[in-house]
Amino acid sequence: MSQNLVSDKIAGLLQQQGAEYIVGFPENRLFNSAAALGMRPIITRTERVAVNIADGFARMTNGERFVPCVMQYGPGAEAAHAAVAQAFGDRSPILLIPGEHARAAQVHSPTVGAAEAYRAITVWSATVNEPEQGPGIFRRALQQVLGARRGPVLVAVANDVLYASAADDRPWEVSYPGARRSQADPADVDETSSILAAATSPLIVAGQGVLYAEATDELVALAEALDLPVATTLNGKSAFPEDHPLSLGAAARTRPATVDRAFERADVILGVGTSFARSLYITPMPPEARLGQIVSDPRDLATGYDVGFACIGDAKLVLRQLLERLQNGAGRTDRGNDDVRARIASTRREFDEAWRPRLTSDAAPLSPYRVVWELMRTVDRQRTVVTHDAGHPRDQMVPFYETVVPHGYLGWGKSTQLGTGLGLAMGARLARPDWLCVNVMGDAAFGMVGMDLETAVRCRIPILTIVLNNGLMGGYTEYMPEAVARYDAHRLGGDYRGVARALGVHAEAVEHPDQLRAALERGISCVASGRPALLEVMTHEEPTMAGP
Ligand SMILES: Cc1ncc(C[n+]2csc(CCOP(=O)(O)OP(=O)(O)O)c2C)c(N)n1
Ligand SMILES: [Mg+2]
Repeated sequence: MSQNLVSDKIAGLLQQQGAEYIVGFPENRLFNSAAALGMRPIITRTERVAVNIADGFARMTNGERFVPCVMQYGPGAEAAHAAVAQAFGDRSPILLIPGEHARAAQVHSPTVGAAEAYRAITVWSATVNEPEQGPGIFRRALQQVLGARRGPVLVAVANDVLYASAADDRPWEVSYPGARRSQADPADVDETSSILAAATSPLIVAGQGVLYAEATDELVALAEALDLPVATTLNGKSAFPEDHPLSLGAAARTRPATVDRAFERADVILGVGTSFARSLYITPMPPEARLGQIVSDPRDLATGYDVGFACIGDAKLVLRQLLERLQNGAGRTDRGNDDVRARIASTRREFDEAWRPRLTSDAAPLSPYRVVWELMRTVDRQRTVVTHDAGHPRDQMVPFYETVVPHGYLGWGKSTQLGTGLGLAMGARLARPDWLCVNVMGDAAFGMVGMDLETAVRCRIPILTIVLNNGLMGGYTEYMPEAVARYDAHRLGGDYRGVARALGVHAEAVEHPDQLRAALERGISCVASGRPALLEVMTHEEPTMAGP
């Protein structure tokens, strides 16, 4: 077998850059070349799940490692679009390597090149149309994936180029600086610390930049030094331990009352590792508060709101600069007898009491809140990552699943592609084989990607999937009342445990809350033995959401 095709050179380069797996759907010669080198191919059932796997892997490894994601030119590249849009919205640093139509065919109508078609939802895209372009294009791509971490990067390779003989036997090698960090201008650090010190009710909003920078310890230290309440964004959920007395929870569409009470009082909000993006799934910033940011990329400044002060630099390093500044005397001004922790605790107590009946509900079919509650109390949260799916599962989990370690929760969704959670959990498991990886999805979400449970079985990626089956699309009566009244257009049907079993998954139904705990425990031990498990929990539609 030839080891001297362009495809072999690319695979060798990817392996040299640390890739252990290659995920996607054929035809793409890279699968063969990678396998010849001992990189494990993960062939999914749909391209979108492959991209979700690469996305989950990138996020769980803080963008330090990557799984190249490949698919065929034309239909394969086209089919990946939904998941790439999702990754672009969430800024996941993934490397996509679709094939491209052979050079001679690229001029024919209606052929559209992948690099062009994906330009709007990638941070950079290029086509390798000559073997000699390969190393240069891949160097630029890798620097952006592993160094800049701003989102999906795409390198399309013409199919005839993939199969072309390379000019010589030498491997392709590239070198590039990768991730480099910088501190902020000391004047900006001074300004930020003075503004925090002078504020009467400052707080922090921590985004996923804190996770990428591995800055949780520094964030906790700063919050404690200044008694600053900390909320996270949806994507940043788990950047600050939610069992900490200064935690407000995630500032998402649905949220604990602690977020709203703190936002109402805030006069200064410091965003750390967040672009302050606006979306339906993010709590809007209060108009009265003065906003500041710590971001590593100046392009993230003042994108969604007016911003008055900022530090440009790596979150971990800048937080350390702020802490040093505090040690050197720039302390907190006296905020009187204001007991920040007591106020958070009392709001939380009231909120928890108001919600306890739903969380512990004995209803059958089950309340989805009961499932979140029981899941949280069953897993080892130090070594578990949980993710939601679009729809009510997201809205019902985010306020109530209390995450205690970085990446204990994988929050996502600006584009909110239904079904994303399954691939994210699989990617998380590849990144953290010693962790329990759980995705909680509705029945409509299952319909989008359920077939890829077979990928989890075949490729031995044991995850725990919980399907909240309420037999419908939650909340959709409101969006299409006539269609529901006349045709039941919001209803769906299916025996999902049966589907899962037929695909080789250990699957159980949970019809009564009494069965839940034991079923979860069986599912967890099944996953520990290497086999994916699914619990189909029969739930009722639950329209009540946490939030204002
Ligand atoms: C690909 C895609 N199409 C449409 C939507 C809009 N959407 C969001 S949630 C939802 C219904 C979700 O139903 P289900 O998964 O059963 O969860 P439930 O809300 O019923 O718990 C739909 C259609 C989407 N998020 N993604
Ligand atoms: Mg549903």
